[in-house]
Amino acid sequence: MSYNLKNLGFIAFIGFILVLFFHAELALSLYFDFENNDQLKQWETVGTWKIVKDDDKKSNVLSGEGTNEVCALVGEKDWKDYTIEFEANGQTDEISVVFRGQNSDNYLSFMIAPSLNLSEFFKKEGGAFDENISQKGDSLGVKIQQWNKYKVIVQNDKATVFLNGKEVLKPLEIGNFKGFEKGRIGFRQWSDKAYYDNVLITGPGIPRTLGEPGAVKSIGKLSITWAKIKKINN
Ligand SMILES: [Ca+2]
Ligand SMILES: [Ca+2]
Repeated sequence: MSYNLKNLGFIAFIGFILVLFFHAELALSLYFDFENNDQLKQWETVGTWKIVKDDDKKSNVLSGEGTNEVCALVGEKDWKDYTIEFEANGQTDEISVVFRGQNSDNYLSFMIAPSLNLSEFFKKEGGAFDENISQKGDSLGVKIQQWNKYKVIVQNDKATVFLNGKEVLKPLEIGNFKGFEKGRIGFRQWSDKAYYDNVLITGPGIPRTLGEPGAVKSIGKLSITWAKIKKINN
């Protein structure tokens, strides 16, 4: 009898661990709708970044602006492959998404600057920009003060960009870029103001957080949840 009780206790314990694990694996995805000010705490920022109400979209959004370069990074330096989905609106000109970033001086990026009729990938390494790492394109139909949907798939030695569901430019070959094998995700502009919203980051090893579209409704506690998960994972 006592043996059975012990077994029962052990089974309950394993069940408890499984529930914890299950919760951590299924309940979370890195998603920001910026409807709660706490979500900004996840981001490491250079320049002025805040959550503002966009009257056009009727939604709270992430706003970045500054006189030189402004940058907001999220995630971990050891994340390798991921898909970043987001909406962006260049309030004064360019929008630009960062991937495989270590900090605001070392990252890869894709940008669109309507005023220059330009879209391109570029690299910032040790604070120096290299804009000649791939074929350039025009503004791809993107206008200033217009919301568009983007998706960037970063996988192994390639980065592919989709604009409103359509693949644009040639994928960036990143296999030869030393120091850019892994890195964080983010946004940046140079001397411009831009809005971003509904940022969803998915990929192996990336914690899944409450609020993934279609999964769980509330993401009010997102920052707390991710902090907890980071503790569990570490
Ligand atoms: Ca929003
Ligand atoms: Ca600019």
